[in-house]
Amino acid sequence: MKSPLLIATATALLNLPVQADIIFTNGFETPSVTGRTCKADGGDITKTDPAKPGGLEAWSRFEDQPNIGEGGSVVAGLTKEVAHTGTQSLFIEAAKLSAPYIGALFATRPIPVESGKSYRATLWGRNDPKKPLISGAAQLFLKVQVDFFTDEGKTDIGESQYLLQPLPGGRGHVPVFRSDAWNCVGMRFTAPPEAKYVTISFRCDSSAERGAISGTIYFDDFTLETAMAVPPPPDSQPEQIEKEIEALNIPDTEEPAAPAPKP
Ligand SMILES: [Ca+2]
Repeated sequence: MKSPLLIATATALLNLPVQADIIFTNGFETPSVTGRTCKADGGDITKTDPAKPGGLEAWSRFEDQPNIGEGGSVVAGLTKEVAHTGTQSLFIEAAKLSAPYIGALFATRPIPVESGKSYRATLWGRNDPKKPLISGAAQLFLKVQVDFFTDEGKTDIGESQYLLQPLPGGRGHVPVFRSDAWNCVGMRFTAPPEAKYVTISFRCDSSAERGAISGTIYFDDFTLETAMAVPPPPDSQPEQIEKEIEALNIPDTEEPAAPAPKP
């Protein structure tokens, strides 16, 4: 049974260690698309060309929710509209999303790690200037989850680690993901004893509060690299995690209840 070890609001982590070894990186350059192409139309990051750089099964899972009836939709795919590096990025577009806990997911393949060694995972993101995501009572949350395995993704070991980042930022705070510049979020972790592989998944889900969420956000350049040793997290107690989740989800306005999504 896995249990959360760390949930924290993310802050921009741009102070790269001097001698970090990059052990995995992907910039969403494959498959190559034209303009904005959703997953169903060919912008599927799990369907890559192994002959191209970065095209060797970087991502094992990619899911969106293009049609959930009256609850709105979340469509994900690849686009050439904007990129942090290269010519492509991944987009996630919510349209009148009112159903709670619905969203998109992308997750890496199992990546080899060394037990006891510390790592840092980073992901760049940017809000759309024309149809930006907005922080409010109802908003999207980026949930980063790190899972450890003794083999290539079948037998888990140790405690999963988490990071929770409101999109584009926490209510009442300067947004982490802006429309006019790229910024990155990151988290550090240490591979537990016997861990030989890690998977890192990114889930963009709606919050519990009802209210239509619309807007687009872009992600690019996921990197996993070696890092300095991680200090023990001061806030890893379950009670504190519960409080943190509550603090992030308290609505400050009364939204009319949206109709329940049809199954
Ligand atoms: Ca890119």
